[in-house]
Amino acid sequence: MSSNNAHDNNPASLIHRRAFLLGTGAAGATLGTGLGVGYAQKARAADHKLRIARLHLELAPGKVIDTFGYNGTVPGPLLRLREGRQVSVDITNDTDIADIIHWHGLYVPSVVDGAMEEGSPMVEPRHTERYIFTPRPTGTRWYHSHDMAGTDLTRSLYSGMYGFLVVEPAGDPGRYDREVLLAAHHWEPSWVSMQDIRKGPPPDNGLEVLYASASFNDRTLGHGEPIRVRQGERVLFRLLNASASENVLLAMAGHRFTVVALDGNPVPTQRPVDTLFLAPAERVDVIVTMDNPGVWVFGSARDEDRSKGLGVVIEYANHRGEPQWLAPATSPWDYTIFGDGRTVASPDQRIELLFEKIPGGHGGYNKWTLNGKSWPNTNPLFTTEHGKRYRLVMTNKSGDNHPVHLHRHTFEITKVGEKATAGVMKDTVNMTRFSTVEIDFVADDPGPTLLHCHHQDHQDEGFMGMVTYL
Ligand SMILES: [Cu+2]
Repeated sequence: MSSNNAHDNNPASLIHRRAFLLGTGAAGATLGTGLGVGYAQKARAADHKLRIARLHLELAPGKVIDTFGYNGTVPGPLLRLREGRQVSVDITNDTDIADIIHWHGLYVPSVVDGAMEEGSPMVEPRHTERYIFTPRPTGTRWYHSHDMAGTDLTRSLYSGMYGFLVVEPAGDPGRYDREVLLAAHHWEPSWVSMQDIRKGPPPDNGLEVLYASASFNDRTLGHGEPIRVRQGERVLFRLLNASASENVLLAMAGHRFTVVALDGNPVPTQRPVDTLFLAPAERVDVIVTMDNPGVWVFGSARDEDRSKGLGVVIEYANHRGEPQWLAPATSPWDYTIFGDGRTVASPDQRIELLFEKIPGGHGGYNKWTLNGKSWPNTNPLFTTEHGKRYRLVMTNKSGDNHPVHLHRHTFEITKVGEKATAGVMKDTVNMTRFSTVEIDFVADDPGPTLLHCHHQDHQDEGFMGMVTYL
């Protein structure tokens, strides 16, 4: 990472930029674009540059996906940032559609969070916007398009517009020998009717998105370079589900995972598990001790997803041959096993949120409601007071999974179903079908804050609300 502290601390440029950002809400985006480019031309080079452009992604020989990405790669470049050290990122949009990049899991002001609804500027076609922010907290974060896709399955998270953002602490404990970053993604989406596929219920359900292929990073299983390991090595895997709407269930044949962090935040209780479940937007950091020499498959525990390409080969030094797959022992994913028994502070206020589906019917699109309303009628969802602790008591009254994401804040999972827990800190929590989850957060980052389902289609179909500050 290049950095120039002398310029970072230049108050004139910061004030200029802040004034510009604060002066433009969503309605000011058009005006802001010209100012942003003028500013960018005068200033020194940014610490990082991301260019949004079309790209042809070769998942396997002869299998090419026509998509969009950052800097010509999928995932985009790894942004490895230092906690508390301000960075500038120039985002250039070389496409014909305005887009925006959200810094997922960071405490940053609303105007640079990368969500138009919170007042961050869109990056207009053929323009550059400079985003300046100070990354925190440490851990595995990511960045991705926060544009609306609607019915267009080429845009936003249906595309390759995502990348890892790792915030490093000042002093890195480094208890692992090396790290591997893998982002799961599903490709070739299409709208389908479950009634046509399954010939059965639910009869009133609307269209769903299904995918023909899947990958870790830019290659399907068997078509990328294997991950080469040595016996006895301890490898840190930073795993991300960057799919627009598919859950992933992962296993590494012959090995177990020790979960050390969820959504980048260290867990109170590290546990070995056979499988990892990640809903869209979730991250899991695991350490695998390489103690079973051979050539193995690390991939989806679901045969269908593995055959679509979701996996990578693990190859020990001096071992050759066909990669082996062993079906793992599976048990339901349970966040609470990584928590602890500490006493959770009482919230200042409990807020009940009910999530429901309005089925779109055969050939139609579903609609989603929060307490009976769909975005934008959900704005504001509720209003907070700076410094107070809120408990969201969430009920999923639908047969679908919903990874609920709160922007700009980290929350604590305090209850899953009837199981109380503490200490598991996340920014996205998956609600399984017909389930209840309680999360606590402290309103300590003033500014408009989105809460939404991270399924691209659910979000675009109304599953979004704005948390505001008094
Ligand atoms: Cu959802």
